Amino acid sequence: MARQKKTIITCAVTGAIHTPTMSDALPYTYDDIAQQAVEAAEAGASILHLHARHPENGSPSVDPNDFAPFLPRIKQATDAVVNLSTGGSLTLSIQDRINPAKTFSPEMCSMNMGSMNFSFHPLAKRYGDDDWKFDWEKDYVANSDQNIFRNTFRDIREAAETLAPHDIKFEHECYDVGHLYNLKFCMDIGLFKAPIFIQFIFGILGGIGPEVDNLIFMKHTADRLFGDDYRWSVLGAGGAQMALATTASQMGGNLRVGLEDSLFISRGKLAESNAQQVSKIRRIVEDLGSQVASPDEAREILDLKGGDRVAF
Ligand code: KMH
Ligand code: ZN
Repeated sequence: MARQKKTIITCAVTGAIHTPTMSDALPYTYDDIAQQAVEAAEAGASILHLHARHPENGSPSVDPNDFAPFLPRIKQATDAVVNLSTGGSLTLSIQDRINPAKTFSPEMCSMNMGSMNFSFHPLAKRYGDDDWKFDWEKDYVANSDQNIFRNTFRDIREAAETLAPHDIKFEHECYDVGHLYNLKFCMDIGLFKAPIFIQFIFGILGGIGPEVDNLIFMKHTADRLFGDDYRWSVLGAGGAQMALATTASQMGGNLRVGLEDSLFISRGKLAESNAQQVSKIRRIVEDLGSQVASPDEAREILDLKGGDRVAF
């Protein structure tokens, strides 16, 4: 497929993996999510991938009422593309998970392309019983070894068909090579229209590992399956974040950073904010001779409906 001229930076601001104990920088109040999202956009992110949390204790939320307080503020302060998660809970149904996208009709939302183990339980060992800030955190992290992240073909169909009237571009989350074949099947039966946007995800426990060989394998497979019908981005979880993002940009792809995917700015050093991660990868991308895409350039590359057609 043709090499893209500019690199789209997505920033995933808070997610549902990390918990407040793990980093003081992880935003979970409405104010902090709004402020960090706006600052990430100012630093160069043209897409903001957003989850909500309960503001009183930082636990993940898929309740539209927990998105409503920050979405208009982000829209007023930036031109960035808003991308809402439909994977914000590892236990709730697909109907619950797509509610925010159904309610707010964003330009983009995630679409997870297969069922899988999805675990971060090894993180629990880093904290003593008395370290946790909130009651829910320890069990949430330690018990993630029994999570099945459910995204059956029927779930995917239901999400795609329910959201179809909203003309939302999906960020197809592919955690392993089989997910690309699931996506191809769904395209062939008409659930998604080109150009599709694939997020290649590496380093989630339950998915493919964060080696460059795997990125090349995923990319070759996508080239074979989708030809010119797809755009792509890379998300490396944890310590793989910056290196894989850099590699993706050098390969002509797009990239995703943010505290959802990694709490760190360099080896062993916590990031101070989402914007700090965006600034770092932007500097690397530009130092290596590429340019980052503006929100409108991202809209053109991904064929988005436009920021004036959202419902917030
Ligand atoms: N946390 C990422 C590895 C979603 O929000 O739908 C995947 C993700 C899923 O962002
Ligand atoms: Zn997410």
